[in-house]
Amino acid sequence: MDKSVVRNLIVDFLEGSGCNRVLPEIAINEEVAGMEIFSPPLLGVAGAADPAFSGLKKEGVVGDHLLLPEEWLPGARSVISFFLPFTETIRRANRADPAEPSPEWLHGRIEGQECINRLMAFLVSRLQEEGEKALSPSLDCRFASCTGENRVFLDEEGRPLPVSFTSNWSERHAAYVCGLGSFGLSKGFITERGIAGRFGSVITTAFLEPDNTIPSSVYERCTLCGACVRNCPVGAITIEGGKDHVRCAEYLDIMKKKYSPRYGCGKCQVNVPCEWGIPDPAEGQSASSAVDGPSEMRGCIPEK
Ligand code: B12
Ligand code: SF4
Ligand code: SF4
Repeated sequence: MDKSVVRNLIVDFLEGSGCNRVLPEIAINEEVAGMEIFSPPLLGVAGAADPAFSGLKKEGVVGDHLLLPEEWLPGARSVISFFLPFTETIRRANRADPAEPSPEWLHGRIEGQECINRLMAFLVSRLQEEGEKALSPSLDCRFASCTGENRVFLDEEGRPLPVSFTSNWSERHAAYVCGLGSFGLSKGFITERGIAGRFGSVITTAFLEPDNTIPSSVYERCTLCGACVRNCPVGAITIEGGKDHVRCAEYLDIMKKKYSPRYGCGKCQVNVPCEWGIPDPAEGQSASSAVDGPSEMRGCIPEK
């Protein structure tokens, strides 16, 4: 199987499975009934043994709790990461209200992720039909994530590791190694189709030709323009300090109380120069300089 076959499988699945549209019976309102959630995918492939994966185990990157492709699936040869950009309908709706998630965005967050889960299971089963082993870490029973206080990632003596807001398979870090782009100040991941969308991945014993070019810096595509800073309704992002996960997560909890069973926000992913593509460094504001960013980003700011 090669990458173009996987891409066609994804496109056909999105068109034919029905899950890429909001079913009228669960739609929040009539306007969103039948709405399309995702646009066509962007894909990247890395070799499962790419040393960049083991680099993610370093403290401060993800950490030792991250499982490598070989740990998820012994004999793994390839990792496929995909990005599904939200449709213009979802983005436009979320641009309209500067504070709260639109019904369209809420569906994108919840039903969009359900669609990605079904898509990953479908890709796994297609690879298995070809006699290969495959799995999606996000669907595996070993997958774990934590927000706030860590109670799931333990050291050898059973004590909680000093980590938070993390997981043992970060889709953005997988996308980074698979060459799909770089991180931004908002901590969202900027692909050539922008930042507003969601990721998924599959690990397999099948050999797919790797096509990953890893950026020379972690924040290569972010211009530090500050648009996400201005958009965040709770001031969770600053040029000097980067992104405050606690503030963001607390706001998402408030949105969950209001819109349960759905939630979301994503104001840092719309109405920003990186919404639809790689932002133009010339659009960076005067604050954009290598000395003004958070310390972890210094030296990573593109030339104006
Ligand atoms: C925990 C979590 C959260 C937490 C914390 C977010 C975070 N950045 O980790 C909370 C609850 C706050 C959250 C919020 C949201 N989330 Co969330 N979340 C996750 C989850 C489940 C795990 C994230 C994780 O593992 N983080 C690991 C840590 C280590 O990441 P990090 O600290 O950001 O990593 C930094 C370091 O590694 C550092 N670094 C330092 N040195 C080096 C060296 C190298 C080589 C590298 C690579 C990096 C590096 O750079 C990174 C960026 O600063 C993922 C799903 C998944 N399995 O991946 C979704 C995910 C990250 N969330 C997502 C989304 C969309 C959201 C929301 C917009 C909610 C919504 N839908 O409305 C908000 C806002 C996100 C934002 N501004 O970042 C998407 C991201 C899409 C995108 N374009 O980036 C994901 C990938 C889900 C998905 N399936 O698509 N989320
Ligand atoms: S809005 Fe500007 S500062 Fe924020 S992540 Fe995008 S490019 Fe970077
Ligand atoms: S950082 Fe969190 S609270 Fe702020 S705009 Fe992004 S998703 Fe919303």
